[in-house]
Amino acid sequence: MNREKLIEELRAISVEGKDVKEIYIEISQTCMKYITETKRKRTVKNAYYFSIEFLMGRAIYDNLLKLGILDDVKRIFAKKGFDLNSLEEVEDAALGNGGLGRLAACFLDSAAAQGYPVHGYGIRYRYGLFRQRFANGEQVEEDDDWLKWGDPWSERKESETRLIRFADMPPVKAVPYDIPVLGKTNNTLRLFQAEGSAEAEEISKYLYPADDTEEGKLLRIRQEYFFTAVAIGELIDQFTCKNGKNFKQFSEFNSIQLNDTHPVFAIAEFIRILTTVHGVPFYRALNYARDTFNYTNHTILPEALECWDEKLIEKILPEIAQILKSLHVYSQRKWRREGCSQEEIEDMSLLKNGRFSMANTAVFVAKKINGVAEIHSEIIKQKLFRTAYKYSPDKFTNVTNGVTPRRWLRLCNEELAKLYDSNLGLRWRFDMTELTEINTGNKHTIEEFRNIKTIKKEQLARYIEQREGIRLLPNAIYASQIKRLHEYKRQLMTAFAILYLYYELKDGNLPDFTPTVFIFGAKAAKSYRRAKSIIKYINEIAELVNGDQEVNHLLQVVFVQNYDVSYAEKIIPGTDASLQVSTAGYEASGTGNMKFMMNGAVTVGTLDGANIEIKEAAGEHNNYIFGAKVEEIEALADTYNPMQYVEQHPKVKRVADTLIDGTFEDDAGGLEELHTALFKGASWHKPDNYAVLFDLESYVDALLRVNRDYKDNRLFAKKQLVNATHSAFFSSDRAIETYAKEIWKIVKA
Ligand code: 26Q
Repeated sequence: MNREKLIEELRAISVEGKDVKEIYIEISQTCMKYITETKRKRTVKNAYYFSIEFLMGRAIYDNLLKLGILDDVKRIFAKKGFDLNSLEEVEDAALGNGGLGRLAACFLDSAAAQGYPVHGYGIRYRYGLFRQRFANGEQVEEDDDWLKWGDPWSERKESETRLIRFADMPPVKAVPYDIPVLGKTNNTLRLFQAEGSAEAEEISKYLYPADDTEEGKLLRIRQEYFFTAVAIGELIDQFTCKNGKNFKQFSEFNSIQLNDTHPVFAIAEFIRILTTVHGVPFYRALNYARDTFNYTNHTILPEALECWDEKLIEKILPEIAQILKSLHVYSQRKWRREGCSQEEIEDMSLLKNGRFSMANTAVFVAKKINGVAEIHSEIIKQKLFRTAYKYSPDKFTNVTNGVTPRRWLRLCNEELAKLYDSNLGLRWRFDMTELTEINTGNKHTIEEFRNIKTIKKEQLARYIEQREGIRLLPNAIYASQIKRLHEYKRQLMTAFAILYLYYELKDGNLPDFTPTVFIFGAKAAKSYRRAKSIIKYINEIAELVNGDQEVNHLLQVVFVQNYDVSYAEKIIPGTDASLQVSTAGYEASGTGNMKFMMNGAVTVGTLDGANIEIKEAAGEHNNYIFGAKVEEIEALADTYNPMQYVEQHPKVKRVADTLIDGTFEDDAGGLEELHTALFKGASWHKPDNYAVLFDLESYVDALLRVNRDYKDNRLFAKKQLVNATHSAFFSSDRAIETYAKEIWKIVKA
């Protein structure tokens, strides 16, 4: 790339009479002219990341950073009277729900940054994750029309369109859109758009349509098959062009990572093409698949483990159903031969009660299977896939997640990055382990860090005031819980903790309380009623607390609307305490926890997911660990009765009672339903299934420890700084390096 010429061309852009969108498109398109994909060497192995979600966020600042021209462009446009920060109006590309989709984005970033040939395959949804606003404290969803900003960072490749066939409709066109991923090598994220008819367009219209109706399920299956089938078709054609039908070599040039089970149809499609188009015998095709595919598990929640009705798949993909069945029969025979018991065979079965288990299929075929944090990988070995682990222990491995330090440090916290530069020079940018060389005992450094934290908190306060019209308390502890709304993540427990503190303050039991602001950001799935009730409840609590003259100088609650990647980039650097309070055993890893750590927040968290590794890296005394451990949670199943528990813990009872005692308006009965779920159980859940009441007092205690420690400003800032400087392990550069070496066996370009 010719940097000078690019800058010259950017300098020539006139802003006169143009709106933000026009300027955005012009800058982006100009850059795109100078970006070329690093030529793919067909002689080396490439890896492909198959994911039904890519939560990329805003591209412009990130790309300018990677082109090495961000500061120049800021300066050039400032001179023209255009503040580059205005581009913050540009909405995120939100083609993902949460953790799994954002991880995919961080991984592509880290692969390119280090020069690994890794490319993404996914779906170009017409509408991304819904936009959220609150009306009377309740979530309202609106279509995310992200294309209204144009899509200057992708290139439509019409000529590479392929056809995908379903039995019950005319062939669907899959049109690729290529998005460059910049770094040491420029890789590609290729997203497919479904075209050809109104019916075809439905396939790529929405991210995750409801899957609780027959129609919804069919659409979901179509999405999964749609993008994986095009990708597999492409990869096989590219391979045969070069190597003919010597498929034994396929895995010498290609490794495929299945991001959870959503792309598992890729396995069946691969075998289908090899057997039916190229005449490869089934068992050989299976062996080639085994050398090619790897599977990452991201969740152990039973309701999130995909099982598809055999009948449904037969209806729209009869050949694929046939192959999945053959895999089932083949696996049964193999296990019997190997002497597995009937019970074990049942446990690993690919077809159960007329439904295909996508996870068991992935486990049976994949070469490597990984969890996303140490504890999670242990849980999948000991529980979820214990039988498969017993027979094939070598297949299983762990790769703890990571997050990209480009977006989650340099871009969102350039002040902290500059502090590192001035202490260490630029080396840390390529090797974050260098950060441990910063002397965290040095008074001056701690003071500098504290100033930066203050600046980031002020910036955040301004931003929230502008977006939500709420003025945050200055000089307060900022404690944030930002993540998808789910019962296991226990936003409800934070709500209870706030009310607990509120009543303690009212009763005069907390004389030295440091003012604290609780910041929430979360979207609840459209059809997840209980999650929506929790949003409503927190908004009710916010109204009560923020409106109470007696305490509102000490306690404040803000639930921001439409939490997304760009909002996270503001909240994370401006946070003192990161709330990571999932029920032990449920959060596979968490990645928000890592972003907070990297920006110098202490973790108030349970021993779950990557919190455990964060605590180990930064030291237990620099974090606030509380709550029941996995074994203790498991033991509760037999002994714990919430009704009895609250009788012995009256302060817990008092806050739980607010769900039903008229403290808050509950016209729709959502709060009462939460109460029922806690004390009587609901659907397949036992009472207080996520131990919200059980862990509450230990949570409040942890929050009060933060509250006390914060009084010694310097000591607290030091804890935060130690977290930040020990976060190298949680860079996705490390995670990608591990995938590259241990799973994909690829080398840097
Ligand atoms: C399941 C069945 C039918 C339709 C959809 C689904 C479905 C959809 C989304 C199942 C799972 C997901 C998303 C899971 C996810 O985001 N998991 C998160 O992955 C992160 C990256 O590894 C982890 O850090 C989080 O702990 C984990 O919750």
